[in-house]
Amino acid sequence: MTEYAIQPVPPMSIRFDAGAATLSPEGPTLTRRMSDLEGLFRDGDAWRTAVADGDPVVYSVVSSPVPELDRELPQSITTIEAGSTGGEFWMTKGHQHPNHQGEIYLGVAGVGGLLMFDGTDTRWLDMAPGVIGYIPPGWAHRSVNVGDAPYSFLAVYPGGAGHDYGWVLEHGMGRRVLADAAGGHRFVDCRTGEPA
Ligand code: PAN
Ligand code: ZN
Repeated sequence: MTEYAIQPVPPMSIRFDAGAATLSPEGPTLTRRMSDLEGLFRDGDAWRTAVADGDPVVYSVVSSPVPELDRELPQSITTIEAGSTGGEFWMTKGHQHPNHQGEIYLGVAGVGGLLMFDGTDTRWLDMAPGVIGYIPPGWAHRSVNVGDAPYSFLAVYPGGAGHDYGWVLEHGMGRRVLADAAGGHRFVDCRTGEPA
C-alpha cells in the first residue's frame, strides 16, 4: 500500500462514483479481515472457524486524500461484504469518537443498517442508497450488511474525531443483528440474548 503523508490538501474536487463505490483521487485504503474482528461476534467458535477457513475480507474502507487532521472533513466509502458468522450479519468493528463529534453517512449501494449506542440507549437506522444516517455526538456506531450483496456507504466526519475501538469492546453496542428464518434480520439484546 502507498504511504500517504498526513498533511493538509488544497481545495480540490473528488470524484464520487456511486456505481463503483470509489473516490478519486484516492487516499489510504483499509481492509478488515475476519481475523481483525476478534471479540466482536457472539459465537467465538464460529468466528475462529471463519478465520481458519480462509480468513475472508469482511469490509474495506477507501478514503479521499483529505487527512484526518483537526478541522478537516475527511470522507471515506466503506463496503461491507454480504455474509454472516454464527448467524450474525457481517459488520464493522464499530467505534466511539473520543471527543464525541458527530458524523454523517450516505447509503450508496446495497442494504444495511446503522447501529448506534450511547451507553444506555440503542438505535437502528435502516440504510439504503440515498438515505443519510446522522450520528449525533456521543453515539458509538457500527454498520451492518443485512442484504445479500455488498453494502456501501459514504462517511463524512471531523478530521479530529478519532476512533476508539476499545469503547465498543468494553461496552458493546446494546444489540446484535442476527439473520432470521425468513431471510430478514432480527435484534437481540447484547447481554441477555433476548429479542430486542
Ligand atoms: C467510518 C468507519 C468505517 C469502518 O468511516 O471508520 O465504516 O468502521 P470501523 O472504523 O468501525 O472499523 C467512520 O465512522 N468514521 O468515523
Ligand atoms: Zn465514526
